[in-house]
Formats: sequence, structure tokens, C-alpha cells
Amino acid sequence: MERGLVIRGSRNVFTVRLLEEGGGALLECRIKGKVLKGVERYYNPLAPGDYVAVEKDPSGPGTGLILAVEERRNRFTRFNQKGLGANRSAASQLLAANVDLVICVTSPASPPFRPRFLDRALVQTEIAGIPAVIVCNKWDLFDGDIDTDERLEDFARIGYPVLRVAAKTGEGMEGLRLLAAGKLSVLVGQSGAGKSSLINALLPGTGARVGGINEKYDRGNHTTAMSVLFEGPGIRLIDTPGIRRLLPDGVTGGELIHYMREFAPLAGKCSYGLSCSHQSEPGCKVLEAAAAGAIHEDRYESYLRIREELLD
Ligand SMILES: Nc1nc2c(ncn2[C@@H]2O[C@H](COP(=O)(O)OP(=O)(O)O)[C@@H](O)[C@H]2O)c(=O)[nH]1
Ligand SMILES: [Mg+2]
Ligand SMILES: [Zn+2]
Repeated sequence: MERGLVIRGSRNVFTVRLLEEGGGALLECRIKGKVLKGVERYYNPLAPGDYVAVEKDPSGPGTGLILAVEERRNRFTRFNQKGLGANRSAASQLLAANVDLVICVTSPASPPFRPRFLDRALVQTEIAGIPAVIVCNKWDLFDGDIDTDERLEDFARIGYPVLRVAAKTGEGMEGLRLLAAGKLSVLVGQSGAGKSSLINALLPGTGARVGGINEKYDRGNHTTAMSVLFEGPGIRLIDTPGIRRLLPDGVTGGELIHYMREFAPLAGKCSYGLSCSHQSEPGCKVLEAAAAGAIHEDRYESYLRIREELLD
């Protein structure tokens, strides 16, 4: 039995790098006995960043069997409706495991700036307990729009580092390199924002494919969107499939307030305490903060929209 690191995987086939000195061989692995203990409630059993116990499969060179997964330090997940089958409740899709940093990637144009996506991604990082930064890529396309700048400033105000960069020109990339140094980071963001381009800029030659081709993994007749781990000297990055709509995973509507940074200190402080819906109640501290500008009006709007989609 050997220890390995999951590099990529669909729902049943995984690439595992053996953790030998000097960098080990890659094995194409299946799960021994088809089911892994402890991960039944997930949409997919393993994600890049997972450490596993594997044995080489004598029947095929370069192949192996996964026997067990090590306990995770943290997990970055999303709610995936497809996991809500008739007899399954496995809507928690693992995008990455055991990461040090979540890099939320956005762009000022093409695709247009979408702060609501950032709000959702940041909620997920707070649920996961993983530090987050915002990277606004394609800064070469920024046309001076005041609203975009103002929203980015507000994210910085509430405590998230914001970097304005361009993978294409190299602008701002030194700052990102410093932030990512020595860490395993996962990049999340809408399709086309430049996640794969950023990985190529930070780790030249490792082959994150621009244009999204690497997001589809062909295995027989079914194709699955999946994450991939890229490793280089001192920097390790996980590319994730572009996500159109991000619904926070692992949180109820009532708990949401704890996972939005500038809202969290107000939890329980309203006149109606924890039963306040923060929509119209007198003595609501969230409404007061929104009126005073301590909570940005767009963040308040995001809160309401996400709250609506979550179960109580
Ligand atoms: N103008 C400009 N285009 C970029 C930049 N970074 C990436 N792109 C382009 O944006 C498109 C999508 O990039 P990609 O890395 O595949 O995005 P992903 O879907 O988030 O992985 C590609 O055509 C890239 O060449 C940038 O900094 N500036
Ligand atoms: Mg990509
Ligand atoms: Zn309230």
C-alpha cells in the first residue's frame, strides 16, 4: 500500500500521484470495491487535493486501486442539484480538498463583472473555513467603470484582499505569485474569466488548457466536468470547471448571516434576535447597517437572494 495525492478525477476514475521522494509516478485509479467509506454523502467521492491509500493493480501497468481516503483538513464544495436523485441525497459536489487558499476569479469585462457570483463564492469559503482572495483578471479590458471599482473596494473594505491583474499582459501577476507561493490554492469563477490562463501564467508549461477544453474528461460514453491539480516549484493550483450558478452548500437560510463577513457580528443583535428575517422588522441591525452603508446595498440584495434559495 502507498500514499498518493489525487490530481484529477471524474466520479469513478482518478489520476493519483504516488508520494515518493522526488515526485512519484501517476496511476489511473479506480476505487476498490466501488464505494469509499465516509464519502457516501458526496456527489463525487474524491477531489484534487485528497490524500489516498492506493495499491498498484498487477493486472494493468500504470493503474491502481484506491483503498481509502485520509480525513480532510477542509473541503471546497458546491451544491449540485444532480446529486438529489430519488434515493440519494448527495448534492455536495467536491471541487477541491485540503487547500490553503481560494482564489475567486472574476473579470471587469467579457464576461461582464459579476459581483453576485463573488458574494456566493465568498459565502462558500466562509462555510469551508478557507482564506479567500479576489482576483479581477483581464484588467487590461477595464474601461474605468466606477461601479466595478466601487464593488472591488468594498470587498477589500470587508477584509478580502483584491488583486487587479491581467494574465495576458502580466500586469499585477507578481502580487498573485507572492500570494500563491508555498500554498495549494483552488481557483473558482465563471467560465471565461481566465482561471486556466492564470494557471498557465503562474506555472508555464504545465498545460492548463485555455478555452475550457480541459473541463471535459472523456471516459467511455459519459463526460464530466471536473477539477484538475497543477503542480510547479513552490506553487500548486487547482483549476475548477466554470460554474454558471453557485448555490452555497452546507448552510441553512438561518445560518447564512454567519457566513457573510460584515453581517456576522450583527447576528442575534436585532430586536427580534435570531428570529429576525432582516427584511422589515423594526430594530433590525442588518437593515440599519445597510441604510448606513456599513453593509453595501448589493451585498444586502445578495443576502436576500441567497437566503431565498436556502432551506430554513
Ligand atoms: N484580454 C484578456 N484576455 C484574457 C486574459 N486572460 C485570459 N484571457 C482570455 O480569456 C479567454 C478565457 O480564458 P480561460 O483561461 O480559458 O478562462 P477560464 O474559463 O476561466 O479557464 C481566453 O480567450 C483567454 O485568452 C487577460 O488578462 N486579458
Ligand atoms: Mg478553464
Ligand atoms: Zn434583523
